[in-house]
Amino acid sequence: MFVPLGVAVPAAAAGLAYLNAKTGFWYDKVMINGTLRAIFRHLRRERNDRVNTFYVLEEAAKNKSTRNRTHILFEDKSWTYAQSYEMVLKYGNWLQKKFDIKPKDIVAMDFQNSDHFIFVCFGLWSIGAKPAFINYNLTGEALVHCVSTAKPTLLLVDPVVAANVDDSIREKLGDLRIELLTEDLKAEVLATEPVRPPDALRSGDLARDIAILIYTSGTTGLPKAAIVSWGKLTTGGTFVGKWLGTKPSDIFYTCMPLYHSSATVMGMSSCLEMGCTFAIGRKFSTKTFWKEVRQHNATMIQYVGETCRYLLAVPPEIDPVTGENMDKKHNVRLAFGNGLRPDIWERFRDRFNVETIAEFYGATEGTQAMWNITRNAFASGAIGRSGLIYQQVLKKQIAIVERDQETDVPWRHPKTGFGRQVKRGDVGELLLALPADWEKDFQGYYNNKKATQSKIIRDVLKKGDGYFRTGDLVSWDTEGRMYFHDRIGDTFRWKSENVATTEVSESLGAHPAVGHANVYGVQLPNHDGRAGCAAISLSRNLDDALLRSLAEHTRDRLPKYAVPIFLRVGNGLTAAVTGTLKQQKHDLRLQGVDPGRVGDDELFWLKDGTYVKFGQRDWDRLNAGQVKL
Ligand SMILES: *[C@@H]1O[C@H](CO)[C@@H](O)[C@H](O)[C@H]1NC(C)=O
Ligand SMILES: *[C@@H]1O[C@H](CO)[C@@H](O)[C@H](O)[C@H]1NC(C)=O
Ligand SMILES: *[C@@H]1O[C@H](CO)[C@@H](O)[C@H](O)[C@H]1NC(C)=O
Ligand SMILES: *[C@@H]1O[C@H](CO)[C@@H](O)[C@H](O)[C@H]1NC(C)=O
Ligand SMILES: *[C@@H]1O[C@H](CO)[C@@H](O)[C@H](O)[C@H]1NC(C)=O
Ligand SMILES: CC(=O)N[C@H]1CO[C@H](CO)[C@@H](O)[C@@H]1O
Repeated sequence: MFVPLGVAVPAAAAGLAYLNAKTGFWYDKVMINGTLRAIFRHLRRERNDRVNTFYVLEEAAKNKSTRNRTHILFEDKSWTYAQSYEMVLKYGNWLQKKFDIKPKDIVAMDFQNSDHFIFVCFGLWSIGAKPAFINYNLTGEALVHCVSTAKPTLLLVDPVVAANVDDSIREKLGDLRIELLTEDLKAEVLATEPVRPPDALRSGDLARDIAILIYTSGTTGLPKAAIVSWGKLTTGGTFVGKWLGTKPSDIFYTCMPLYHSSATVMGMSSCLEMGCTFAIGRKFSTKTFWKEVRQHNATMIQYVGETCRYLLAVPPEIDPVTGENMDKKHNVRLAFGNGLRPDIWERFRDRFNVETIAEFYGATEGTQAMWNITRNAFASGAIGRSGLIYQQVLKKQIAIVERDQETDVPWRHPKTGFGRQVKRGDVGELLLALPADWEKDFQGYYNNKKATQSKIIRDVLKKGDGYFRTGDLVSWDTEGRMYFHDRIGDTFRWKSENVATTEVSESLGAHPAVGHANVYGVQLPNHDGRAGCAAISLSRNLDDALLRSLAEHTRDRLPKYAVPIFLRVGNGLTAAVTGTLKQQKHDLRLQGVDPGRVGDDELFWLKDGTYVKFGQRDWDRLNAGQVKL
């Protein structure tokens, strides 16, 4: 998130002129107030050479009025700010002594959510080192790739996911030191003296320097390490906290993975900046979600779109003793997250009696975020809402441009070479303006200049401008509401993860029987995101053995969420390439997996570890909501 002061301050002042404006003034005040506070906070820290988030924890732990406040809740454990701080110091000293971790070293963490996740992270910060958060679901090539791009000095592994780091991975990672954080090691940590590491270890970092590496699947290829800077962590956390009106008495519950930026920046950091309690669930499950919410007495919960749909899909929990419906038995005042689709927004709020839903939109590697908060149906389903003033600010920061349907890149005028903004309300790709000296301030991807450059587009509306491509199709109506429509071409979202189609088609293409593979995401009735579908041509006849072998082949090479759920087999299909030899996906995506629309092609879907025929009856059952993928 980046709103330059030069824009925000005049806009706030200009606000006086709009005092009598028709709509959205109060909303603007909250937005601008939050933005300014966030910016001032991180400027002050930079001036004092204290951008490291470790200092925020330290202040809370040293301050008499906050030290005994609960900082972290996890399962049956509870840690005050003072206790957390002590654990962090122990971890810092232990990491330094045992593994000789130095300032600026990167340590890769392959962890499920827990209290110790937080302690390790702050422990690293306390000695000037930085964590790289690895998605604990990764295996095989993807895991090797993510760990090695970070160039870490150590890989610390949660014993729960130790099976993913098998011998072949260890071999490929060469002489990298790999340690399981076992109970024995934790006992060592506990026995370590909580000595405060000197300031010198943390000194010299600027707001734009690395706080964490977090992986995102950009538009092509394997996941990339995005730099989450101190500035982003601080401004993101402060802004979210202010915007949600978080109070020190709030208890913010999340079971979203901490290795993603939503739980880290919007959860962990915003709780710390606001001095409230951060309650962590190990992972999402409909069985434990509300139980943990009640156990921790949470007042705020975090979701991603899928979460709410899953929660709505299960029948109400009934108290076995009193026979009471438990749906509304909680203290949650606000649900916060992204990806909640319009069709379930109201249903979710009504059934669980959650007063406020705060929906945000933002990419980990993007330059800013868009915000909406609503207590009524007016902006339901919108990803961002802004009043008149903030719209003026926003207008300079974003562009929604027409795209070329064939190639999926922003359209350019054949003569002038410039792109074109769509009309208000029309759908286009969302571009985020880069700061003027963005070469310095835009962090982009770690050790991957090419990927950073590929997300940047220049000379879009006028000579010399520069934008970050979000790859998302949105519309922005005249009321200031922004809606998310779709993700463009090369990636799609499934199970809240971005799937890079090239990665999937490359691994399918490595199968000896596959000629071409064209991979895309298809919308399914009653499901969020898009399910992976691969249109393939085969060099030998299709039989059960081949179908099974295709399923095994992809499962061995891809994260579970990326394995295509559908196969489309037909002649000449994959020959559909554009003039630039880019695979044409537009029509395939539109036809989806409706058997009535794919002509003579055959469809298959993944069932019990192999692909089986997918026919009209299966399609009907999907439509009737009888199948959940
Ligand atoms: C801005 O934030 C400060 C501190 O939280 C608060 O006192 C003030 O009332 C806020 N102003 C507006 C206009 O919301
Ligand atoms: C301690 O925390 C309280 C409450 O957050 C705050 O008002 C006060 O200024 C803090 N004191 C110091 C010395 O930072
Ligand atoms: C905080 O807790 C500690 C340990 O339980 C106790 O000794 C101390 O008096 C408490 N401090 C405050 C300010 O409540
Ligand atoms: C991730 O791993 C957990 C536990 O190891 C498992 O329950 C879950 O299904 C996995 N999720 C995906 C998307 O692979
Ligand atoms: C839960 O929180 C509410 C207010 O949010 C408070 O009134 C209540 O006492 C809390 N209950 C417990 C058991 O802490
Ligand atoms: C907190 C906040 O800004 N809420 C607003 C979100 O948008 C709706 C629709 O205009 C307003 O009614 C809320 O007050």
